[in-house]
Amino acid sequence: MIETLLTGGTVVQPELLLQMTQNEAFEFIHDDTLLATSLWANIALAGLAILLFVYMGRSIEDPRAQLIWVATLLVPLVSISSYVGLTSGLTVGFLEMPAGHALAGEGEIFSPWGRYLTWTFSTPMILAALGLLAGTNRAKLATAITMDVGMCITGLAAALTTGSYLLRWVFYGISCAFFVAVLYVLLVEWPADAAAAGTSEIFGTLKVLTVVLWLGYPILWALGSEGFAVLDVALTSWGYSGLDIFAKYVFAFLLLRWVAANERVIGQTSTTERTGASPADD
Ligand code: RET
Repeated sequence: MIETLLTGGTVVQPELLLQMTQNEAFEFIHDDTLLATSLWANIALAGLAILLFVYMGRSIEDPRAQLIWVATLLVPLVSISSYVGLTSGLTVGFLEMPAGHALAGEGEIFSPWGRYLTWTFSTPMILAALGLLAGTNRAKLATAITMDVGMCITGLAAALTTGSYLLRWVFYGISCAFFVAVLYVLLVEWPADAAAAGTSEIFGTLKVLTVVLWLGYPILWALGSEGFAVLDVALTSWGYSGLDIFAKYVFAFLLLRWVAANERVIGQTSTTERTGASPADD
């Protein structure tokens, strides 16, 4: 697999094009206990969270509360799919870092690009649940979600850019700009909506949890093997797995517990939205 291709005088090595076999990737992951456990721990927790959340939501009847429940349940569902993809070697690659990167010239570096891809599906669910809890309108919900998708996709681009070290960080910067828009909605727009909807207390708790934990991701990216490489591959992976445990399962549990116990408050939010009496009107 390491044969070299000659294309018009340019030397191209196939392994630079994400072509290490899945089998080799699978072995690489499982030869490193720390790395493997960072992935398997999340598969186990996501599995438990799915069972627990199905049970917790079993008697929710209000349609808006049900929508929050489905969005919340999708978080561990996407997560388990994401981590099975990573663990199996399907959604990881090995990349040569460009000149300037701390690991340039050190051969192929493990890249769990599937993480960034699947955030595109899991983080909008978190935001949808939070937005519905705050009783926000469609414009703000769409803004938060599209900015968030932009953040994830450009984060993926940053991780996969190997042609230029500078452009890796340019993508990182663009992703941060999208993130600022998400933070603005979370910190400024939705607290006001939640106050009008009567969900301020729980929204406030979940907002702080979300903002603090989400800030950890770009910091970890910068310190991890894809950024300045202060942390090695396995520690970076545990960092994301640890953040995921709190940003997904603990967050979702707190949200669902509140929704199951306060269905009527959520129901009233939908009523005021329909009559146009709240800021939730679109
Ligand atoms: C990246 C790197 C580029 C800059 C920024 C990032 C932010 C990532 C975030 C991820 C949150 C993920 C969650 C996943 C749960 O399933 C892509 C790391 C700003 C905020 C909560």
